Amino acid sequence: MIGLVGFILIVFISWAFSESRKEISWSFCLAKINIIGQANGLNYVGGILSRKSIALWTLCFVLLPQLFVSIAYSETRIWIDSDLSIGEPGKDVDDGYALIQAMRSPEISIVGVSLVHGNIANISKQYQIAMDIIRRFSPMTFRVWKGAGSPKQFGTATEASDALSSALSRERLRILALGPLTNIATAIRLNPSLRPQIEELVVMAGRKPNSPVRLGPHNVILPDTNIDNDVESVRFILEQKIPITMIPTEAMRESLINDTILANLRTGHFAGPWLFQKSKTWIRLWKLFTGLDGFIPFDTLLVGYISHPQFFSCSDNIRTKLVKRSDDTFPRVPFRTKLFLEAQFNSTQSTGTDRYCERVDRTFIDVLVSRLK
Ligand SMILES: [Ca+2]
Repeated sequence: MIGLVGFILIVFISWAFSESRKEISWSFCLAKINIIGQANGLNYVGGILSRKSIALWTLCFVLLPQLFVSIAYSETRIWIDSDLSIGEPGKDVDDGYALIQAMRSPEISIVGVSLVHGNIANISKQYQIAMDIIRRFSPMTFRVWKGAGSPKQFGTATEASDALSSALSRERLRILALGPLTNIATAIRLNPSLRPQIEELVVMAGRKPNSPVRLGPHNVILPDTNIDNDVESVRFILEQKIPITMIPTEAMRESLINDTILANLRTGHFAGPWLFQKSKTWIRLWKLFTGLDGFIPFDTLLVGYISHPQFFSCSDNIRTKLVKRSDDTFPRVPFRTKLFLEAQFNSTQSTGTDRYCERVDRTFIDVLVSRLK
């Protein structure tokens, strides 16, 4: 946006002063303002008809304010890695919500979207869903890349890992990992020099040591599926010391989309009616599974973390570790152990580089709905 405004400015100034080398001065703007108050109609018209005057009027009252607004609300450039499955029978809808939310967030500029196994392994199906969402709700301002269809592809180049590497070679990026980390880990394994180009890796995962979150009347402890689905990629990312921000279930437990909110979405004029149709089965499954009144749109919290950081309460300078513990998550299997991604708050005096966001303001859902509706 800033680049576009700057380009227009240069064109206008070049055009206006192609006949004259007169310097631009703020006093010119002030003089023009004065003219509005003092000149009669004929002088006013006569004053703005020259090429130079038109350009400077534009510069003073249209383009400069836009430039200032652009600077004040500069977009954050992000890469989204997603296991998109909205609309697939019995599969999570949250990636679809998050993608549309990101498209609809003026605070965010999407550099690219890569697809990864997780909710569903069929990457071609995920691509179809992504194209459908873009066709319905967004001009094609970014590309979607097909990535790993299983954790076994960690270390094997895909369209997605190549595209992410290419993007990182051009600029530092914040990455939202809405699924397992296979694509991201592969990009860095194959191009280790790009590691410092990841400014922040935001993951929908993690918890405090021995602090499971029990959801709803059924006291369900959800598995950390983005970790469980590719532990080796997580281990590799941790070894790389990439700055990680964890948005855990703990932060999301009060961010619920219930029947009232779905009914509200249904009356919308943007994506609301489509999301309502795609979510009807999912909300029924969540009610049965957790006893809650609705479902948590997990991945939307990661987009919200970028667009509305003021809603998030986070702890900084922590360490992130994979720790083996007794598995307390659903479905419970006696004596089973597994690796958990945990936030280590006070292990030593030395500090880590990671962040753990343990709470999000309840009003987040209102903002989310207003953007999606
Ligand atoms: Ca996801």
